[in-house]
Amino acid sequence: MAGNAYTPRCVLITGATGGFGQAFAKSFADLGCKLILHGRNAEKLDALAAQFDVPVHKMLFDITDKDATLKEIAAIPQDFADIDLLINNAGGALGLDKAYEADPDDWETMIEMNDTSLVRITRAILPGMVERKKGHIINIGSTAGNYPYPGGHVYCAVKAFVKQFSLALRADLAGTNVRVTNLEPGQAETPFSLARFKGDKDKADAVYANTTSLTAEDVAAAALFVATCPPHMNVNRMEIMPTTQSFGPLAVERYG
Ligand code: 8X3
Repeated sequence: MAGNAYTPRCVLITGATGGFGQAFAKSFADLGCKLILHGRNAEKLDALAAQFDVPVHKMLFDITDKDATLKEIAAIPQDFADIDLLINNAGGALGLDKAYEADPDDWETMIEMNDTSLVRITRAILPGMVERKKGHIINIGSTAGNYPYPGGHVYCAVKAFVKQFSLALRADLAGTNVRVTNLEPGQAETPFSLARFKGDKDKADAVYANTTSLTAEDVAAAALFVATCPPHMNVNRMEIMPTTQSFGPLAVERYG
């Protein structure tokens, strides 16, 4: 396998059966990495794993289930134990209603999916990276963590948490050779919107209609870039948007 001492060899991808996750798995399989693929749907996980000829270890659990998460991490086989790239990709948005109309259960689920589970898995994997003085955590943030938008409320907030957690990790990891990146994609055409709108295909399709969004492969190319940078280089944050996406003015309330 080509590369240098920092090139990842064993990659754990959470939410690997999702849009970004599948593209990450393919990119790092192409690089020759061993893969630990997490998902919560056995059929999808099996189908994904079957695509690769690198060694694959599958982990089937609901990311919000603490006991199952810790049990599966403890059961990672010795051959896959030297994880040197963790891609915290699992997560997502639920709903786009106004804050005062949104489902409060969706809010709690988003916090669990995007933040609680991410810190739990990070805390379980990080000591090994520090001990081996080799590792990289790529957290999948979002432009939503940088710019609020109507209906974004908790999704924007959970992604802002991921950004600040990533940066704070860097502070603690000084001198360990462990790298951390917050990768922040904007609009990308994946099943993200179908999940946000709970299976309403018309609403999901409308998000991507008549424009050019990022693809999962674009985001995977960015992940591959940050993971294979020269050893002395840490990309702290990488924010990516489709060229078609930009900024709007701040809203101003007008009377009458
Ligand atoms: C997804 C980007 O703009 O749909 O993380 O919130 S956006």
